Formats: sequence, C-alpha cells, structure tokens
Amino acid sequence: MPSDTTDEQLSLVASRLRSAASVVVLTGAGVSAESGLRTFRGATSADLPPDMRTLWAEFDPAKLATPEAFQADPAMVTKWYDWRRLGCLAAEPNPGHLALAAMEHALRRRGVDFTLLTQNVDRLHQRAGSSNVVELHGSIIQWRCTETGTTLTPPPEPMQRFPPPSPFAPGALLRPDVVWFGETLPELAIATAVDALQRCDLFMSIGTSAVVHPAAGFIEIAAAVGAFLAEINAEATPVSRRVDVSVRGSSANILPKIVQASQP
Ligand code: BV8
Repeated sequence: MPSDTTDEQLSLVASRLRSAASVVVLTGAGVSAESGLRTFRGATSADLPPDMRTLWAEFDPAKLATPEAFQADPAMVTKWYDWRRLGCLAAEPNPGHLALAAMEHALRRRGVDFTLLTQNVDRLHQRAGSSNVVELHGSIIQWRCTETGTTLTPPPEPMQRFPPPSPFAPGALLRPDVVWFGETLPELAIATAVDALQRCDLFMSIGTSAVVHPAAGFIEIAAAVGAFLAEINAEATPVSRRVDVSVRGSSANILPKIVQASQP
C-alpha cells in the first residue's frame, strides 16, 4: 500500500536502500528528461511546440523503430536516428543520473550488489559514472553493420550519407545498434537482468512508462522473490498500484534526496 506523503515515501525508500543486500534499478526515458531528451510517451500536451512533445506524439514508431521501417526507407530511418544520436551526444547527465552513480558506488563500498538496467539508449548513465549498466535496448551512440554485425562509434558530427554505407562489407549499411520493436533483446542483457532480478531484495522502477516488454515484466520477477518494490515517476503508470511505494515527481529532483537520506 503506497504511503501518504512524499517525505514518508522518501524515507521509506532510503531506509530500504540502507538495509538492502541486492538492488536492481530499471530506468527509462524519464530519467533523461531533465537532460533535455524527449521521452517517448507520458504526460504531454498537444498544445506544446513540437520540440517539447513526446517523440511518439510527433513520430510514428511503426515507421521509424521497426526492422520493416528500416527495410522500407533506410534513408529516412537512419536520418531520424542520426538526429537523435546528435541530441544524445549534446546532452549532459542530470542530477538523477549522478545520484544513481553515487548510489551504486556507495552501495558497492558496503558490499551491496547493484545492477542498473536501462531501456535508455543515450549512454548518459555511463557518462554520469555508473559502471554496472545493462543496456536492454542497445545504444544509439554505437551503430552496426547490417551484414557482419560489427559495431563502430561514428564521430560526433552529422553522418555524410543516408543511409550510411558500412565500411565492413560491400553493399551493406550501418544501422543504429538499438533494439527495434519486434526484435529480441541482446541475450546477455536479458540473462544478466534476470539473474540480478532473481536475487534482488529492492527493485526500483524509475522514469519509465512500464509498457514496453519484456522490461515492463521485470517487476514480476523481483516481486516473485519478495523484493521491496518502489517506483519514481512523473505520473502514474501500470505498475503504480503494484509497488510498495510509488513516488510521484521528477527523478532529477527526487533521486538526490533519496541518496542523501540513505547515507548511514
Ligand atoms: C521483444 C528503440 C521478443 C530504440 C524501443 C508482451 C506484451 C505486449 C507486447 C509485447 C510483449 N512482448 C513483446 C511485445 C512487443 C513489444 C512491446 O512491448 N510493445 C509495447 C509497446 C506493447 N516489445 C518488443 O518488440 C521488444 N522485443 O519483445 O522481442 C519478440 C520478438 C518478436 C516477436 C515476439 C517477441 C523490443 C522492445 C524495444 C523497443 N525499442 N525503441 C529507440 O528508438 O530509442 S521502444 C522505446 O520504449 C524506447 O526505446 C524506450 O527504451 C522504451 C521504453 O520507454 P520508456 O523508457 O519507459 O519511456 P517512455 O517515454 O515510455 O516513458 C517515460 C516515463 O517517464 C513516462 O511515464 C513519464 O511520465 C515519465 N517522466 C517524464 N519525465 C520524468 C519522468 N519520470 C521521472 N522524472 C522525470 N523528469
């Protein structure tokens, strides 16, 4: 049953952090909102200018984030991903990212297990100093050859040609190394996630609409092993009533407070 006040909620999460032996955090696009990166879904208004609206309010995921879309129009899809890639490179980690990195290092110093599962492709967690990051949906910073699967990190400037030719095989293209709808997640990422979830005693879902599977189902693995379940999100999601505590607000504002309150 969620508790009543934000102060109580923050103390509850902080006290669970203090006593946890194994922590799993699942993050989504909301964590990067304060870095200026648009989320895919969530609270928005159709009255907002296009550069403030969620991505899927302006663009059709079926036409951009599927293998079929890439096959139908590789130039348009790669151009869109290159635009987003440059946005991610220009963005800076925000206090929420930094707090999660501080949380990881504080917990590790005490011998506590910590795994950060992220659906984000922006690499901001790593740039903030998080080290044990599992990229469930890949990375937009890295691209890969459609023939050989070899990856490379393009330079931080717009690509020259769309679709970009692959340097690894004649006639092949480069595509973003992300997981599109209908594609399976990297095997190692899933195995690492499930392993961590099966032994966690604290699970936190942060800045995610909790609708994209399989990540949206991870909470049930943590619940099955009796973990304490917490959510931090700007608005209610399908897991808000499932968790033990649901904190409503910005992760950039709330996470530093929780980390501060969890110091021994
Ligand atoms: C797969 C690509 C096996 C990269 C993305 C079971 C049931 C139903 C459907 C399915 C199912 N299993 C599989 C599916 C299909 C599909 C799916 O889940 N569809 C959903 C939409 C119903 N899943 C898949 O296809 C997955 N693959 O399962 O493989 C398979 C394969 C073939 C056939 C059968 C099985 C692959 C999923 C990967 C999709 N990739 N994008 C890119 O372009 O970036 S999706 C996209 O959504 C992003 O990548 C993102 O990572 C992901 C999740 O979104 P969130 O991170 O949660 O972000 P969102 O914007 O939605 O929410 C932000 C939240 O933050 C909001 O609630 C907002 O209020 C809040 N917020 C805002 N600001 C703040 C904040 N919170 C805190 N602080 C703030 N400041």
